[in-house]
Amino acid sequence: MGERKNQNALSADEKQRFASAVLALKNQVPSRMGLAGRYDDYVRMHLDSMASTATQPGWAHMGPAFLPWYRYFLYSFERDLQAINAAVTVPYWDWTVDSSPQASIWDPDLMGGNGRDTDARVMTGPFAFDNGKWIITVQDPSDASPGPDLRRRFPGVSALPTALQVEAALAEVPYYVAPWRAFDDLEAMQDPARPSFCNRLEGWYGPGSIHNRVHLWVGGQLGDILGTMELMSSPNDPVFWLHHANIDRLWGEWQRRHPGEGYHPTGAGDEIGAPGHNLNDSMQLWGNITPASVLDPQALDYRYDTDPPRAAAAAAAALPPRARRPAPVSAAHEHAMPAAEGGMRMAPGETMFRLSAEDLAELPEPPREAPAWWQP
Ligand SMILES: [Cu+2]
Repeated sequence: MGERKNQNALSADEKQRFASAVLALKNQVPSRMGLAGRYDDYVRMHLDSMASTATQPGWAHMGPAFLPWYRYFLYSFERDLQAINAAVTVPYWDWTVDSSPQASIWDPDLMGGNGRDTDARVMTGPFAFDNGKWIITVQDPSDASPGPDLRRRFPGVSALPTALQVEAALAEVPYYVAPWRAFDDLEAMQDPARPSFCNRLEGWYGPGSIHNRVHLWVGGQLGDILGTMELMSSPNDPVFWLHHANIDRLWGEWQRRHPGEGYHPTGAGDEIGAPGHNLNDSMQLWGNITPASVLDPQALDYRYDTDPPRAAAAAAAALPPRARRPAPVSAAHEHAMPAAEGGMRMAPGETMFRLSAEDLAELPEPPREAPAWWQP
């Protein structure tokens, strides 16, 4: 069973193995979608997931499938890395602890640092454009200043989510409520679905704007240049995976704390959400993967270093292999959605990630330029 570790606890070897596997996935493993490399398939899948109308959430965001969609997305990505090096797992970034622009995650041996003053280009680490191994090819069509380079301009908002905000989100029940999407009015982004854990963790209501805020903090903005993490092509910044691993870890924590709280909508009775968002729906782009099939991380054969040991884990390990629940197979998951079918409607340069109304009202944000205390 693969163990996902806190990035701040990785050895030098583990950091190097992870970065090397990511670079190999980008540059050496062939794409299955006609792109430059296998890594780019994930950027493309993420873009495709944004297909949306004014009345329905996309496949992966602004709806209940947010957490299961990303659980499988991470799982599939990790399996691809493990095909390169079986010892690799995706580390997680606990941004409530490693919350400073000087944290070691930004050192040259892992994610590399902030972007430079002139154009937000990341200049250090394995993914720095000038090293020649990280050329961005799948672009966000709404990006006003597309470029081949990884860009960051943190801190793009005043602070990362705090431990208190995360604790408050972990106390939130149920999983989701009607109308089974982030907002009653998705287009106007009004009347968020509350109270509900998934919507709060994604960041559409409640103090913290948790998942969204991290994208905004890392990406930042410089004139009309948006940092990579603010774009619909945000998996182009490898820190995306470390962020989403932490989100997935927190979902597991919530599942343990609330054993009586199941996934909603069930798809039965009056619990009918958008296609792909009900308990037993196929999640786009993966025909055979449903939210129900990824509820138990143990069935996917991974754990986090913060998970308590589970008696059930030992019992399952004692069974003969064929009696274990099979991990879902990522068979036909590469049917790309034609870009012409649409996507989130955004003005050029506008980010898909927003702070919640509570954060905007209670915590006025500073101007989007870096504050004076931050000297790259
Ligand atoms: Cu995200």
